[in-house]
Amino acid sequence: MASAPFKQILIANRGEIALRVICACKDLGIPTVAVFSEADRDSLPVRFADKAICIGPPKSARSYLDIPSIISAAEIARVDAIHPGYGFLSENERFAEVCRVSGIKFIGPTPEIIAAMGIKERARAIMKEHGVPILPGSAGVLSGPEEGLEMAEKIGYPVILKASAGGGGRGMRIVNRAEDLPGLLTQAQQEAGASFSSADVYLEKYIGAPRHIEFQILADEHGNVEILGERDCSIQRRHQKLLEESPSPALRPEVRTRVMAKLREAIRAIGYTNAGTVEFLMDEQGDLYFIEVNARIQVEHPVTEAVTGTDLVKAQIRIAAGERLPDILGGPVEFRGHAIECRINAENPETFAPSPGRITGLNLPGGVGIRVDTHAYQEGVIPPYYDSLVAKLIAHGRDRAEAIQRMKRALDLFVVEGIHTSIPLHKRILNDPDFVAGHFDTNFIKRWHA
Ligand code: MV4
Repeated sequence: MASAPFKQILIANRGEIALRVICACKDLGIPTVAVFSEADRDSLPVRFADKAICIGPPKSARSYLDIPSIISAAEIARVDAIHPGYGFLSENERFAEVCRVSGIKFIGPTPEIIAAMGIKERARAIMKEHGVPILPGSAGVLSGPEEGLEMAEKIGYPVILKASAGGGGRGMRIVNRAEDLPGLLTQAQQEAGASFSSADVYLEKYIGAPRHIEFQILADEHGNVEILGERDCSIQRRHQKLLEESPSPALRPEVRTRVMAKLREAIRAIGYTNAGTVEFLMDEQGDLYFIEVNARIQVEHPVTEAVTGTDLVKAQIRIAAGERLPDILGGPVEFRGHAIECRINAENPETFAPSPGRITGLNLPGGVGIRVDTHAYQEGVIPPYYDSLVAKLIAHGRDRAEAIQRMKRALDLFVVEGIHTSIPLHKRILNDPDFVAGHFDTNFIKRWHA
């Protein structure tokens, strides 16, 4: 495209992802507008955007989640598009709808797709319909304990109850025996009703030691779909991902090929557009089962960028402008080497509690095969109001061993003073023989403490 896809983009986010979107806009020659809360006045996105508008006090509900404040800023600055980043309003169908009626392009899927993917049991039914493998389970929302008991009897215990509108593990209950099911169903329904807009719950076969594997999707507004491989996100603690890599050291090539083909068909049939991630669980046999769709760019997108050489945020913007995927990608997607990302969080190494505060000393690593995505700077402050992500450290190598070696070297040179971080935890992971051998599942960190 000869001219810039948009005249001006507002970034409805903060921290490293706001800076990441500014970088993509700079590469495309598009001026940016940052919005910020009073806690982020001195942040790098505010400094490096072309304009910056304060949208409210520190608390997210009154700033980064305040739809009227953000839309007012967008109208005052006269932007023609908004990038939501991840978290905050990125999967809020009302926000996407308000953007649409305000004549501002929301850089992401349509409100209809966001809504459909947000109802997990509906997304599950849609994927099943298009031949994507799902775990045995209820056809939809459970009508009551009788249906639950009947399903569980057929599938076999253990089973898992999940909130239809859930995510991040809330509203989930594992059921080991029939006698526990009615009580746990009531609990799951109550938790779902209190946490989300709906108390609906569905049931699935429970996988005790799964790997978490997710595929990166790009889809344009003309029916073209590409799958940019997978990420293995099994290294996590309490539903917070710590380390992600691509490709997965455990995914068999024939499983990858088969699932990618089905997924491509399904994504096209659904009419999904822009970037997205489709999450799967892998069982002990190495088979994949769909669990949910994330209708946004994800924290761990840089590992896919490293192995495919594709700027995913730039692709999101060009797709939103109506460009065609073949023009954006410029040829077939090719995969090169192996990439690993470590999430460097401000956290107490003993309690894992957030450790916000002022960064008094900082050395960011670099060198061959290393990328750092961060909003951190010397004397900058990590405020207590938001997530505790300080930096994402990404290592790329010709193979997994080289990526691990480069990551270890970069962690050795990564210095953050004034706050505690997860750097020591990452060093421990990278030196674990099971991690190095590629032998791990979502219980990897839990097993250290046992
Ligand atoms: C599961 C599961 C086992 N079996 N579903 C947790 C968050 C939500 N997105 C899905 N989750 C799980 N669903 C079945 N049928 C285990 C988990 C799970 C998990 C999944 C991915 C990564 C980390 C996890 C940690 C605990 C539980």
